[in-house]
Amino acid sequence: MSSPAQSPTKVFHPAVFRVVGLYFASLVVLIFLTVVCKFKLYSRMEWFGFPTAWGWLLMAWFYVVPFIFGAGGGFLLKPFIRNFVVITALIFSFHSVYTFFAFSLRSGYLMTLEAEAQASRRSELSLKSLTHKYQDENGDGLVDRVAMVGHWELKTDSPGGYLAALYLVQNNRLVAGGSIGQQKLDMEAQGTRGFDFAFSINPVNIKDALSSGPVEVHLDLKKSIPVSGAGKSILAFCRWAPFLDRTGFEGEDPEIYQTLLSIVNFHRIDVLVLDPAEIQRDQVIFVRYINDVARDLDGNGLYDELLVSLLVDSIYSGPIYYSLQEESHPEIFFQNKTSIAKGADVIHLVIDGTDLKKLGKDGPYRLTNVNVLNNDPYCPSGKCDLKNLPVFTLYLPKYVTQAYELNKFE
Ligand SMILES: [Ca+2]
Ligand SMILES: [Ca+2]
Repeated sequence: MSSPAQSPTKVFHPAVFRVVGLYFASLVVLIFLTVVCKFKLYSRMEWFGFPTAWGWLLMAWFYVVPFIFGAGGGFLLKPFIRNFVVITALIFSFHSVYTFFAFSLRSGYLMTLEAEAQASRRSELSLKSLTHKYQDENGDGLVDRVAMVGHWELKTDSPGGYLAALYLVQNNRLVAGGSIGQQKLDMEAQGTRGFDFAFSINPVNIKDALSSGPVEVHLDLKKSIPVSGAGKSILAFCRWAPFLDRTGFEGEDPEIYQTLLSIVNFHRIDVLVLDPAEIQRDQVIFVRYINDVARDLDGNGLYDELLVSLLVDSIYSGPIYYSLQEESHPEIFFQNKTSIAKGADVIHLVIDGTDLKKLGKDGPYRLTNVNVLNNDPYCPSGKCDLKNLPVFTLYLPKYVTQAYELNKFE
């Protein structure tokens, strides 16, 4: 090597190739480590106690380390500048070639995606039928469910997974809670295929919209264009290209990961009109507690019962069962039965004096866990036969009575 016949025309030391080889060997080891560890490139990890990320390490290897190898090579091989330039230029040339190769592959893949998108956009969806029904499931005359059934047909040259969705719009704005439903239309081959659909929504969720007028039903068709296995490999390949925007370890690529392609929107394919007063409401709505009194029924000067009155607004009429507790004695349940009428009605919750005495203390009594049911909660046979429909339970707020002396009760 150190022959005196060394040619003066030789502008750099032949060992620069070894230095470049060493650089790429170190890069390959680094890449191998990132693959083996399966970390996301930009997720943080601990490395000998220091937080780091493969992505940053790779960036350093792509852009900074070549200069270190160049400097080291130049220093060892002399002359410094010439060998430094040759080593770094060689490294960056290889990087450029790799990047160009990866970029070409990626562009080719993007073109196939674009071709599929073009073909998908030519798909035609036709709505063959659509009807809606306002259903009263508990038989109280109020609508519990809006059911929507129909049939649509998709004609396409581009097989794959399509997604048809129905949603509600009012005054050109999406209605909150107005997603009716979506159906996956799997087209395994080119051609035309029909699909039945059945969706339902709870009108309570869109009560606000319905109270300000008609609500339009819209339909849109999208196609899901997932990244194929080959596509993922290409994107993974692009990860190691220094002059391309980095893709994630899983092959996420911002340009490609947007895989739901919008194909067509149908506006106002149906209109829902429903008087909010016809929408299901609670059977009984608590309005307020009125008062509490102690009553002497037989005129012997001692109270027989404590009576708490409350105002409700009801669309149910029939028997009701209630139970309650006093806060300091949760083991004691007071329960009884009464009835309720439709409209604004006053309910009296009655606690028998002998039951009240079990508390062993004077009032005020702090009444809690006040529940009202319309079916007897105790089933002798263990199996309840619900006689009163629709079934409901009403939970009332706490209530504090006046101060009573327990010895005034009998
Ligand atoms: Ca109903
Ligand atoms: Ca009495």
